[in-house]
Amino acid sequence: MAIPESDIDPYSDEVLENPHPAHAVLRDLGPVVRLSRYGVHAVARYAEVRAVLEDWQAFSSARGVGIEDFARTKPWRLPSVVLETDPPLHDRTRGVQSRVLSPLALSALKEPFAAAAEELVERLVGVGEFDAVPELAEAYPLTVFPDAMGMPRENRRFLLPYGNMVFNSFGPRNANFEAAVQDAAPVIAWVQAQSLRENLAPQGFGAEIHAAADRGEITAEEAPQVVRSVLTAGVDTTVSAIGAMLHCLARFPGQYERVRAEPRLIRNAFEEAVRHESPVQTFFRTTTRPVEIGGETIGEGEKVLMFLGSANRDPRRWDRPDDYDVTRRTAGHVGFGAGIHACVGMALARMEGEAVLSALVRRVARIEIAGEVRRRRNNTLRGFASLPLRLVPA
Ligand code: OVV
Repeated sequence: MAIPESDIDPYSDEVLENPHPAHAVLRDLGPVVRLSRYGVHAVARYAEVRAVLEDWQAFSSARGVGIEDFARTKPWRLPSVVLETDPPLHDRTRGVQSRVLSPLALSALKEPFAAAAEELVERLVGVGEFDAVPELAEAYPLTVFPDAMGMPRENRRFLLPYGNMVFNSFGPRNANFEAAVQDAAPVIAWVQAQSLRENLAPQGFGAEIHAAADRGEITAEEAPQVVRSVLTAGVDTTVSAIGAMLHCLARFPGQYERVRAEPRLIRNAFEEAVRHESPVQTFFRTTTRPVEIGGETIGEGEKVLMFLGSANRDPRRWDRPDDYDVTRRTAGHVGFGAGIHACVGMALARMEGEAVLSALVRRVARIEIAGEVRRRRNNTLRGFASLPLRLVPA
């Protein structure tokens, strides 16, 4: 048997606009395929995506989790000391984030997060029709997240172009990437400055990460890098996830009714949106040795693209994978990854999603699409450029 080849370009405009047909083709070709355009291997089925995610020894993150191999090409930015590392360094840096962002640590934020969502949704119900990308999916995380970090009010919106740059940079140097890094310098400098101890409030995730350096858990040089990691991964992703949830609830009105009738489904409604949309569509690993995937052996030093979004809609794993079903058993989805690099901020993301949907079900009878929905083009993140919605008051 040989590894099948495909000339599908996952970074083409067409596939980024609607990746599902390409994912189905790639899944059906075999457990592992070779993408001839980029000279990388790829896994698109659930079983193999999961297997790669869970084997950090054979599938390293330290040579970058984008298409570029740090062993061959100079990284575009200083590599993340969390995302783009393996144990033991990874475990030390992640350990700090993990404690700061644990469900227990976040419990104090439940009330302010709920209050911010209530206030925003109440105002939007008054407006009636609006673009839910800037007005809700971006507005909400851009308030609660920088507050929780302990950031000043100025220039918080810079978190969006920064995330856009970094998530584009995991893909090839195409037009999406080039557009995102135009005029990047001030945004990069701003994020760097925001990661420093003196620019973070004495209470917040930022200060708590720096305090871990005082205790010797990470070094003083690592602390701003661990903060930067949270700043990078913490906003764009939740913007996309909240947008996905709103889109799902508008497209599947029966599911929204179900959640309204049974608010205990709120948490799963958000989780199912993360499965259905997979805001983070792809990440790479690099093989550390010859390794078998689905009965095929690939060599050492090979890039392996994991199609998380495809795994989350693999009919080999999910019944009616394209349906948004708020009662689905979502456990096992890989929208937050899996294994040692699984999303460290997922409790925070869930709290945001839950706060927004809780506020909606109390005040809104129906969520309707009110205009042309436009997808945003990013090499890694799946989301919307525009999502016109109408909120019908309860
Ligand atoms: C998960 C993620 C995405 C983007 C950046 C980072 C992490 C980081 O650690 O910098």
